Amino acid sequence: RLILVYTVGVFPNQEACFMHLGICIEGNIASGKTTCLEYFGKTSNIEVIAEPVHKWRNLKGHNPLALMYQDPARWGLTLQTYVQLTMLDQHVTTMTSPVTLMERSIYSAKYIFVENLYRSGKMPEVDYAVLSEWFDWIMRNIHVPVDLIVYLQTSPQTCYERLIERCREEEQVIPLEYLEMIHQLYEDWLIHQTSFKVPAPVLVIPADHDVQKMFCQYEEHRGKILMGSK
Ligand code: DCP
Repeated sequence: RLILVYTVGVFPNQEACFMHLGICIEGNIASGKTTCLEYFGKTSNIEVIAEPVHKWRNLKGHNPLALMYQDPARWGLTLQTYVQLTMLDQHVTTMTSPVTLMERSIYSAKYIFVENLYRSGKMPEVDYAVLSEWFDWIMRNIHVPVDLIVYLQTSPQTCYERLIERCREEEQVIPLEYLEMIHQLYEDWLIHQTSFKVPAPVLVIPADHDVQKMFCQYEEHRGKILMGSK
């Protein structure tokens, strides 16, 4: 029996354990992350963790995601605090498969979405400082392992078209400029690597193509993804 052992670490809820490979799928809003996860989710030995958007849309009857889009200055901190918590929860969940694919990460929540709210003047400095303190505390005290980042690289225009097509109610207010800002933050972080620390090697997959072409690309990259190499 083949046993894949990649790294050894300690989770807060476990004794020392043999970990598996943790891969994060990153990309702009509507870049196709869910389709990518669903595709690889059909493979045995891969556990897929979808982004907890349903939680952000319904927290005890409240919809922090919709509130954030309606009034980012008032509700940005509320949503992003909850996003940070739900992402951390996913990162430290005990994994049973050799490979886990996760949609986004606690890193992009902070480096992309919180950063965007702050830089665009929609998040007060004190809110940004509180979130940053939380984030830094987590980084210092909790092991958040990522072995590979798969970056689905799209043009903002493609994401905008997909966004309009999928018609998620909360997102109707998103303008193209918002996607352009998210895109730029992703490019600076993962391609130019000039903004924030990149926690793992980055595999870039061009993702403006239609679904069939994307499936072909996923097949081409399957080996690398499952071995956690770029
Ligand atoms: N969001 C946010 N802050 C975060 C993470 C996400 O405001 N830290 C928002 C952006 C979207 C919604 O949550 O409006 C869902 O995010 P994703 O883009 O990650 O999920 P999608 O379903 O759009 O991904 P894809 O279409 O690529 O599958």
